[in-house]
Amino acid sequence: MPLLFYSEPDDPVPWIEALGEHLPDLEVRVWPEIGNPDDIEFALVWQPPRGLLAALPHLQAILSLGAGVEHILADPDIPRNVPLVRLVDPGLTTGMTEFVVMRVLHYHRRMPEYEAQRRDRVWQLLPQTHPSDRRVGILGLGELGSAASRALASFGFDLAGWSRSAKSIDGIATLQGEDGLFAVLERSEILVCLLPLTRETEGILDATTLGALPQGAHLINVARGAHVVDNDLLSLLDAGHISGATLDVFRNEPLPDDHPYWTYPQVMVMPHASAWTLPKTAASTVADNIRRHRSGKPMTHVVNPEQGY
Ligand code: NDP
Ligand code: OXD
Repeated sequence: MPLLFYSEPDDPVPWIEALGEHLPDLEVRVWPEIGNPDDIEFALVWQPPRGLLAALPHLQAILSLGAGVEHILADPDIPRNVPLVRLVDPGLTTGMTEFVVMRVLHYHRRMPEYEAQRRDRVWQLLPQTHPSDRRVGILGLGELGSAASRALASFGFDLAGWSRSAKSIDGIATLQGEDGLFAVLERSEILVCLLPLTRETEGILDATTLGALPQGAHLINVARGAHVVDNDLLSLLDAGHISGATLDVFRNEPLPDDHPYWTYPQVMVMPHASAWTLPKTAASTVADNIRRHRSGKPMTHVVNPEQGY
């Protein structure tokens, strides 16, 4: 039975080719040419319109085209008895690790200050800090947060991370709970957010939590825009408490033309581009789950809808 593909930003052709290499018998139907909705067995989707999944009576599994699944869970009509699988893609993990390391190094090596000096033709060396004296915090130690942490640990940064359950990752102090969150925040000169967007994490980066960062800290949000209370971040930037932010994700995407982030000198705006799902590397895990489901085995990376990730 066929798989329905739905995504506004993704080109279906590389997906059809890559899935075909792993599952030559899989018929892929690209929305809106879905034929008879009764036929559809799997849905591989990014931001599906409300009601689309509920209209597929024989759906066996919903496969997210992203690591985050809030774009699917936001539809109150999604069939609750159908497993929802998030994407784990080695290509996405590599891309995210590259981006996080690049931006951490950018702040660690004081590049914003050197860029300002260059604009003013100032030739001046700024003291260099050894990575072991640079405290970096990671919120979320899942597939992406743990990979980024391991890469940062290889430079020798002084790392602390926060997750819901206890973790053991070489080279990083791991904490949980509200006390753990504040312990991570209070020591993080550079804070990376790689949490999923859930009821518990929406607005988690507000005046209180961002205010708990040390004076002059930098924020890298590569998770979801709704983790940040934008006015609180802007106030803390205005006050100089936060020296700079790299924002890849926003409450409203594309970021509206009149949003203050566009022109804020200390904010780097990225168009949700820190890491892409690549069909070349992602198709094998999608195909593996389809095979597992067909042979009655449990699928991997199934979302707990109560937890929201
Ligand atoms: P995972 O589900 O693997 O990891 C999520 C992590 O967050 C886990 O460590 C989890 O803890 C922790 N967590 C969740 N809720 C809480 C909470 N309430 N308190 C403390 N810790 C919590 O997700 P991924 O690493 O694969 O992806 C993370 C997010 O990154 C995605 O949900 C997505 O929003 C975003 N993303 C953004 C991209 C971009 O292009 N900007 C690309 C890809 C993903 P525990 O381990 O204990 O469960
Ligand atoms: C994802 C994303 O969740 O690209 O994978 O944002």
